[in-house]
Amino acid sequence: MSQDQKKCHLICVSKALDDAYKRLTQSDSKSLLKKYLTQEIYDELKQKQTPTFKSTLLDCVQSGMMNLDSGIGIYAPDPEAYSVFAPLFDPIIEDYHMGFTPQNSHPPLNWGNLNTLVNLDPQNKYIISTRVRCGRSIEGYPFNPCMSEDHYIEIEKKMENIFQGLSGELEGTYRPLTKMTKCEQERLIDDHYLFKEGDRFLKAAKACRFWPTGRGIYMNKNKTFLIWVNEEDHLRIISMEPGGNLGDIYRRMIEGVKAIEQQVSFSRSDRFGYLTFCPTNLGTTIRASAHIKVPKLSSDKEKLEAVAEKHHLQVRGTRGEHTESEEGVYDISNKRRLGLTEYEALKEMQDGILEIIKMEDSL
Ligand code: ADP
Ligand code: DAR
Repeated sequence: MSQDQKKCHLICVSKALDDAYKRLTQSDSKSLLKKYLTQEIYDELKQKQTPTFKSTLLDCVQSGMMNLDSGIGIYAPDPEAYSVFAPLFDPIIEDYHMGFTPQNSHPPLNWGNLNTLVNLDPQNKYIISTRVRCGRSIEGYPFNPCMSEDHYIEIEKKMENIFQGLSGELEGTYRPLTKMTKCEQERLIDDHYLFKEGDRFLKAAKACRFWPTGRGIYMNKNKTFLIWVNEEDHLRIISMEPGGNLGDIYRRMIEGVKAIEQQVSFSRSDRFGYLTFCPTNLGTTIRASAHIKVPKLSSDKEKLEAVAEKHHLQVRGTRGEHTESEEGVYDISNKRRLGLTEYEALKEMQDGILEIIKMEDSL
């Protein structure tokens, strides 16, 4: 880009930002973006750019500006954005991650003692299936808004080579979206293996450009170990199976992470742990979830939400984020990912789910 083009780009960004900020401040949005993007912070950040990938404040806030119903409303366009735009990211991170202040640092990785993780529902009364996932960003690459089509293709090719080396229980095949029929894609989404398409928050965050180039899913033979390539994050590493055997599912995900990190470096910071596109996933990036039916407890949704809140759990619909429950199946998972170890996140989910089952049994 020539100097004149850069200048013109920044003038356009500045105009777009001013228009969007005016709309946000006049709205009744409840997002953390609205709460913390004060005029003072806006003025301080609106001209800033990250040194390597030249991302702007607009790249960070465009989704929350277009979707006033966002919960958070902000994403990091590249790893440097978390420090360059810290006056905005820090209070949002502190709020979402329940008091993770700028003085806090994420603990070192600790998978913990897997023998202390149990089968959450040995009689299979309530839990249909259990899933544990983490996100990883590949060092040297920006995040979605700053990624070129070549970036998506490079990451996919890099991962396809790594997938060739996965063996034993992890052995499987990679399916690029570009070589998948719509019918196959919809079936895999309906079966909860593949990521959904067309999320308006991700679209507005410029996370769906060049779609479906560079996007796909790796699956082992039993579909109990999956890797999403270039959806919201560069990688989502997933282990799942019917029932509540949390320890075994967690072990499989760990094995997958260890196999991949032999071949590629992940973006990580001392302060935030593993870096991700969305600040809600920073740190451990782990979401351990149960697909669970608790008809008595969920007959009063507010009561279910209150129990979940008490145990730092999040309630999602049957098809995950931004969906409703179908046939009484809820996706209940740990909410905390930052400021605690991988083991503590799993333990928090385990303790919360066991408590929910105990309450359902007692009603
Ligand atoms: P993420 O978990 O990556 O944050 P979503 O909330 O969109 O993303 O969930 C992704 C997919 O995983 C959805 O199809 C959802 O139904 C599925 N899922 C989540 N938890 C479970 C579970 N315990 N068993 C089966 N599928 C699950
Ligand atoms: N809709 C966005 C996403 C928040 C967290 N979910 C992610 N990262 N998939 C919001 O601001 O509500």
